[in-house]
Amino acid sequence: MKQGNKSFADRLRSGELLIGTLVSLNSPEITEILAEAGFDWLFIDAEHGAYNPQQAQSMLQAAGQCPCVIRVPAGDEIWIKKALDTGAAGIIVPQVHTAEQARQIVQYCKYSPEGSRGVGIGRAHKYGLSFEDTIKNANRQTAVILQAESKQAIENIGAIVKVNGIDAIFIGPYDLSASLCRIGKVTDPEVIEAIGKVTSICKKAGVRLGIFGVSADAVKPYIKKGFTLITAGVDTLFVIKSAEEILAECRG
Ligand code: 3PY
Ligand code: MG
Repeated sequence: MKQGNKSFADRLRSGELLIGTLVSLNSPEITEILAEAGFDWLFIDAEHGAYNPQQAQSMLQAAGQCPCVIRVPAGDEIWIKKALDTGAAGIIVPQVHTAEQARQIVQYCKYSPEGSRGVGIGRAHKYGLSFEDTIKNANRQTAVILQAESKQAIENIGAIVKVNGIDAIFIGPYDLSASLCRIGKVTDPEVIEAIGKVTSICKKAGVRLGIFGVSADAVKPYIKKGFTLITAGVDTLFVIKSAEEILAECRG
């Protein structure tokens, strides 16, 4: 879906630095607060968050002009179709391990003739008011973001980035650390080396890079390395941090 003059997908492709945060709670109010706080985009996490497509759509409605990208639970046609029909600015697909999987996901995301996205009416089409316009422009205006977060994805990254239609590779450092038997150790040298490999291959291929970190300190080194699709922090962690700080201050 287009936000303002330039779509989120165009801003991503042009290499604009886009700082977002992860929304894990099924709460339009929290989504609204984070959008108002000024993030460039919101990462709506339907992979781990306990919400369904209709609830994800309510969060998009609450976000107003702030672009929302839905992370679907898997590279599954039904979820991708529903997420795109909510009017998300794009989707993030977790656990993409092979070029074949990547090709299949791009197919699900693109309308004919580039792909096989199902044709229906949803919020993305203003419920039918902008059907023609949406089906004409959606392929260009929808960001397709795939996660590299497994040993197998790192091995296959050269082939994955050659698949047409991918706008960014988003590294999931936590799943990657688990896949490399370093669970939770996102700064372990083996994890850093794997991220380095993805970084150089994506840069050579001209594919944008994204990453998640729980804090500004966790993502800043990657911004310096040219990552532009940044997810910093998680709604629940913001609440925990502030709650703990105020309690500690009050208790002296
Ligand atoms: C991970 O770290 O595995 C992620 O997917 C972060 O979003
Ligand atoms: Mg992950």
